[in-house]
Amino acid sequence: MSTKLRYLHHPASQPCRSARQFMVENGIEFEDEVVDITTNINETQEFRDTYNPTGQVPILVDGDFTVWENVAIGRYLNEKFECPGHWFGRTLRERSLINQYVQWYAYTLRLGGGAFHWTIFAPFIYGEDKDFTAERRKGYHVLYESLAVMEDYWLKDRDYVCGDEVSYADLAGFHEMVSHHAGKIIPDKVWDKHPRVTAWFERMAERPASKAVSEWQYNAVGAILAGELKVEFSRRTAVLKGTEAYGGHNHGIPHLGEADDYIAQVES
Ligand SMILES: N[C@@H](CCC(=O)N[C@@H](CS)C(=O)NCC(=O)O)C(=O)O
Repeated sequence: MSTKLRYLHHPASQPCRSARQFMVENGIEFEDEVVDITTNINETQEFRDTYNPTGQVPILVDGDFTVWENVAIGRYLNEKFECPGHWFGRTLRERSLINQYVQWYAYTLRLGGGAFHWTIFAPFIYGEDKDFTAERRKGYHVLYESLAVMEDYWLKDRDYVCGDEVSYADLAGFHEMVSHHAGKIIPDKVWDKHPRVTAWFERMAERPASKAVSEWQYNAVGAILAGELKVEFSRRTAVLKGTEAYGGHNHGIPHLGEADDYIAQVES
């Protein structure tokens, strides 16, 4: 008897959308369980003991086995359902390149999500009167550095980040960019400086599963930008952990105020 997979996620979360799109693209059935990360439900000891000690989503529960971390979820499902080889690579070299990308993205493009998080959600979490300049600068810095590597390396000679066919690496990268796109985080001038990234993003956005999985994010963030939605957060913590400018998310201390020519240079 097979148990139905449970997928614990939130549609605002980039890693959650990546693994979700993988399931949709591959026709994998799952029970959809939204974890309200605007509350502290995922920070309770019970949640951590039951699902994930980090308190983060996405989480996949397959009977008595639980997997967290979006790429690990993708790989688990890929093997379990013997998905087409392009998703995680057919050859040693293809697999290696995809591994390289997902390791790279986790430390760079993913943390560039801070540019989005500290612009769109942080005011609801910490208060609209707070100054997130330092956090945004950190986010933009790593985001712009990552865009340059995407443009000049990952997409240099190919349509997808690891080859001529779509792979899980594209899903991971794409959903970071969906948040930036929905939140109008990247100025047009910067998109224009990265024509390969722009073309790849548009190519990925055309996939029917991309539209379905991103819809919530575009609607919610569009409403926030239009001033029609205020998200109630009943907790005070960085949801996108690792993007804080200061340990402990302490907004009581002033930002360093260092001159940062890099951001100005990319946006010029
Ligand atoms: N490395 C994890 C990151 C997951 C992650 O950042 N999840 C965020 C949402 S985008 C989360 O659950 N935040 C809630 C919290 O930290 O309390 C992955 O790739 O799956």
